[in-house]
Amino acid sequence: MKDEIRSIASHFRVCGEPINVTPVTRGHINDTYIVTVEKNGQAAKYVLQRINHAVFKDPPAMMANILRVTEHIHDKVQQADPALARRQLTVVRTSDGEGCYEDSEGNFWRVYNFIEDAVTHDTLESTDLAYEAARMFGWFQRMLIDLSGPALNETIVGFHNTPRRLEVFQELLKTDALNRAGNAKGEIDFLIENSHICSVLTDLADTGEIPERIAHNDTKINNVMLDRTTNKGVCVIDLDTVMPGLSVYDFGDMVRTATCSAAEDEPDLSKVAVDLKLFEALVRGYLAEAGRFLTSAEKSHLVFAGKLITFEQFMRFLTDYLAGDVYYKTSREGHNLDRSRTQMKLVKSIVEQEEVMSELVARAFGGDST
Ligand code: GN1
Ligand code: MG
Repeated sequence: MKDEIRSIASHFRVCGEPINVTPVTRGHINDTYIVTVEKNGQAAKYVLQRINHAVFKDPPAMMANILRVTEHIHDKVQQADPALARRQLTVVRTSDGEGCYEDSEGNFWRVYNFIEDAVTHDTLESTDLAYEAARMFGWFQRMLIDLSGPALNETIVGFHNTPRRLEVFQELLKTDALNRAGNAKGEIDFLIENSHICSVLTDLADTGEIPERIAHNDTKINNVMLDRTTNKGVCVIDLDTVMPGLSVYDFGDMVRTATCSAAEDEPDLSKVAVDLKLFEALVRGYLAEAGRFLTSAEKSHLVFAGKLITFEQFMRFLTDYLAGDVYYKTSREGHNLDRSRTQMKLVKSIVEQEEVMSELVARAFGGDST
């Protein structure tokens, strides 16, 4: 395997010969490796990934997006802070100058620079980190507000189309081919009882009340890198789903992943709840950047988006459980069911605290959230 990875790496414009390969187990979709290369005694690291083309059907179109986005951000940061520009995510092209390499088996591979002295966090406990991570996602949206040219490619069609995801779930439930629904009765009931929330944001987007922007669409808190020493934001990573979307979805996924210090698959549900202090820091960090462009309709749906995206993720995990664990990588039996339970508990916690959360948003806006 390692030899295969080394030979893949040699198709890219990396500075040297691959000497070491380390797999990275994080991430539910793509396969990731850290590759060290060496030339004249000088070592350099890169991130090599095999793109999951069952999920991303058109890897070259996805890489075209990522090239546009990373180059745009790099050029803007370069003017203000060249040292920070060097620490932005950068695509290392193939020897032929492409964004990804297709091997003889039809797998697509890509290489990024390795960002030194920066770390990611799967969960957060500190309000300072929550502020900074959310600020970075707000910053990312702001950086892309003036991206010119045609719309970005839709890398996964209907990615946050929650009503469509509900339909998929309902279809699977009808047949329950693997006979798993019986293990998830409480979750299925909760899903059906609350399914009316699925169409709220898509309806507002359809009428234009909430604008379509360029969104990251996967603002899991471990997709932002912070400086190892100062904790200051360095860059945003995992740009696979950067495409037209709603800014509030991005905020919603931050609520899902950064306001509770329990892991996404924590089996002890007593540990799963929204921490209001983390939430407040998240709002303030996000608004420090996004407050400059958000409309009042967007502002007034921030808390709702937290609930909806957590609900959507609950439904996605439950769907994958019923489908036989075909989408997310799993490492134990019932893993997707556990994940869905954690998300369900988080939705309940948001529902319980919705009013206070809205007040905190209003306060962060200086008393006006509408
Ligand atoms: C997937 O694998 P990762 O961490 O990049 C998924 C996200 C989910 C997340 C849940 C393309 O992200 O949408 O929110 O798992 N990415 C895709 O942890 O489906
Ligand atoms: Mg991802």
